[in-house]
Amino acid sequence: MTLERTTSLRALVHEIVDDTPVFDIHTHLYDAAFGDLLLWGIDELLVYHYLIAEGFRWMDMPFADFWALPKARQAEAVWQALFLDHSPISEACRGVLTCLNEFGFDVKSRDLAKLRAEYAKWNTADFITRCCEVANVRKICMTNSPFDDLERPVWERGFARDERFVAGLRIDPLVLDWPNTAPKLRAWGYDVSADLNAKTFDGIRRFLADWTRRIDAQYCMVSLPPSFAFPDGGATSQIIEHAIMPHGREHGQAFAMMIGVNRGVNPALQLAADSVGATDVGAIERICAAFPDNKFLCTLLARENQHALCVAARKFRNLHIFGCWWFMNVPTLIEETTRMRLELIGTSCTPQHSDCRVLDQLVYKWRHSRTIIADVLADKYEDLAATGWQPTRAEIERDVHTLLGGAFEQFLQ
Ligand code: FIX
Ligand code: ZN
Repeated sequence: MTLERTTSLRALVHEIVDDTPVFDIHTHLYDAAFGDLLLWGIDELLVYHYLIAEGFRWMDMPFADFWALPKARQAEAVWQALFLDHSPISEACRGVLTCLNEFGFDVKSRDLAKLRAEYAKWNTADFITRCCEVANVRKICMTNSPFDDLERPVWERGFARDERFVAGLRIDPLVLDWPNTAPKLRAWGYDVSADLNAKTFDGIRRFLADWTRRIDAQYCMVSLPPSFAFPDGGATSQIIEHAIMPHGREHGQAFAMMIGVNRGVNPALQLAADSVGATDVGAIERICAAFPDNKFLCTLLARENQHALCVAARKFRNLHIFGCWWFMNVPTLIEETTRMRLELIGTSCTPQHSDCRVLDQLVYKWRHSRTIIADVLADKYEDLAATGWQPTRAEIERDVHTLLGGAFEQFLQ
């Protein structure tokens, strides 16, 4: 292959990856109907928990003093520590600048007041559309918890859905903390007890069915610690086996497991307090083997688990792996992980989700990931071309659509 041809193939892949709308399958964004739960704007960008954790590497004020500040002052402290006193090199810092730049705001002035003034010209509805356009996102999956006291009443009241936002049913307290969750379900009218018996499993299934219908959930999901074991006879394992699995089969609903988070290792950091640990991928293989008629989505937080997870996906077609979650969402690891996935399971995966907490972040998370996905993909097509197999534009478009949400939709069908 000539250099010219190599260059044009690479350019074509980048063009197609940029032009293909993505289905962002896991975020913490909300339909505008949820009001203040949908975060956007420069101050929200600056107080993203990724940046707060990084800010505390430099800021010497006591944690409690920081948390006592109003949001605008917190944002200023982070701006000072991470953008003015040092160069904003980390992925999360760079992300803020990518957003500002793509919106056409003046990045180089380093003038927070000016940036705030730019944002003040926007309203929520128009800004949602702007972010979806700039990020080229066609659909956003929210994280919806019936256990969230701010969120639950909105669902109970009902609202006209924005079709760009679809729901994911989040059930961490149910899976991880049954003793404290049973009384809540009872208070909501479900006949459950602290005992994990047949009646309790029935009640949990009714709860899951009601919420699946109410929010039209794409899948139900939980985050799990590195110590997750299956089967182990504990409450988590029993609830999965006797309530979530039958529920999933009855409703054709996939179960998403996000594994590897050690919650609250430094509680003073609040939302930024969580850390990472490697898990036993054998537990994922056992659950996929035990429930061949259930579908599983999985993303793992530890780098050292990614290879075994790819191998698990080769063994179990009821397992769909997705995303470079949280601490994995840095260029070095996105590149490595995406390359490994393509080499082990081709395009039968979803290389990335954004995990955005702030609407604007759609722009940077997808800009950064798209560039890496396109580069890795271009390498792979060049390898094919070297054998004489010339990928066509239509084939590349098909593959990119598959990677940016198509495979996920097909898996859930
Ligand atoms: O559990 C999750 O869904 C995590 O993604 C979040 O809890 C975490 O705080 C986060 O924002 C990671 O990106
Ligand atoms: Zn998340």
